[in-house]
Amino acid sequence: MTSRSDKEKEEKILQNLNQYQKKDFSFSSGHILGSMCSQPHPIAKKTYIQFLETNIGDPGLFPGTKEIEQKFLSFILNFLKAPKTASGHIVSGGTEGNISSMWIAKQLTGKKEIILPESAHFSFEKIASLMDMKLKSIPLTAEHTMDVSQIKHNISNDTAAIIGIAGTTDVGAIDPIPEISDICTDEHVFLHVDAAFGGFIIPFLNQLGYDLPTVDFSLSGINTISLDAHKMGYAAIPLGTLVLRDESWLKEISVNSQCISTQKQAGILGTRPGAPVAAGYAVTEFLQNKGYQQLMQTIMQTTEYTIQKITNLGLELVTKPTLNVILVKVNHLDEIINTLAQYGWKVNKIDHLSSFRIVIMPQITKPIIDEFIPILKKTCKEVGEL
Ligand code: 0PR
Repeated sequence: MTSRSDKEKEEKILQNLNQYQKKDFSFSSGHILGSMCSQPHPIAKKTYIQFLETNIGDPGLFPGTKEIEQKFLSFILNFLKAPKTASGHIVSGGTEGNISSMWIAKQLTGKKEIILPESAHFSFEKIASLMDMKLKSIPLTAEHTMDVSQIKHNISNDTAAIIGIAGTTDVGAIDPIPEISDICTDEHVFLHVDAAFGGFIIPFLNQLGYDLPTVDFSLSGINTISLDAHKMGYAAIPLGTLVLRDESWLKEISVNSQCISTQKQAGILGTRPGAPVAAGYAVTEFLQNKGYQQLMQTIMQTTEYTIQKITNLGLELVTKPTLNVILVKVNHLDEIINTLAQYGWKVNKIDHLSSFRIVIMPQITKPIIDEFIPILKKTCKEVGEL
């Protein structure tokens, strides 16, 4: 039983924590405009709390949660058209997905060089440092995608893998994955697709008839794809997935485990939370394939709407968005970002393109954009941008 003094103590701590939380921006306010994460779907919040104490690092204790993990992975394997030999591995996000894939590539090939586009996420710098690998950057085309004509002559005897990106961090561009896949098939090189951002949107848009590059295992050159449910999957942090064409590759990143209920443990993490996995599964059950299609279509409509409103103000975009990432090119970058923050709105700085990033996530609706546009206009006038 909780004593009166414990109750008072609890209240005090919670009040104190609230003071800190008030300093945060929140997804639910709709005022975080530049992040690739979102407010979790309502069912994810409920499920997360229900599964708070689970640890899928020890599946013997939590066989039910382990089953949920398999069901969640099946949903993903299905929309990625993965073959029967394939398997999914839960990771904390895109960083761990990329690290795990490169760990596999290094183990399978014994080689150390990674060929990747200049737009690659900075997690590859961590990979180079952690695993003593070497990065070979390929320049981009005017569309901010990997210049595939530069790949072949960069392949060497030490090439461990080639990276294609489906939804780049800065502009949301999609590399020509089918062409890269063909090169990798011809040259027998391991291909990892970093679809941390695009993995939960591109397949659904293509199902709806959009003409985006294919990003799934129907391309025979692809070995692994990483995609994050905590980005476009509308799930809660941390939840990423690495999908492998061949389940046996998991052995390459497994070690013997003495004190848990399985003989081997795969991957980087040991103890890992079941709560985000259960929450992610609940979202996929709630939305199903059709719900994701509808969500992504609405997001693309809101993206179009936002582009119109921004360009109507007289501002320019860095490039025509392929996905739901909008880059606004400005001269007074820091002033605009800081002033918007003072007015309570957060956009992300993309320094090398002298622009700020807006990502249309599920909670960013047309009414939110209508609220934001006058603030953006006022800000741009104040700093002399307009
Ligand atoms: N690969 C790509 C293509 C990414 O864009 C990201 C993250 C990663 C890998 C790494 O993913 P994790 O951060 O989940 O390990 N891209 C976002 C970015 O840097 C991450 C992010 C998310 C940033 C939410 C801010 C934010 O509020 O923009």
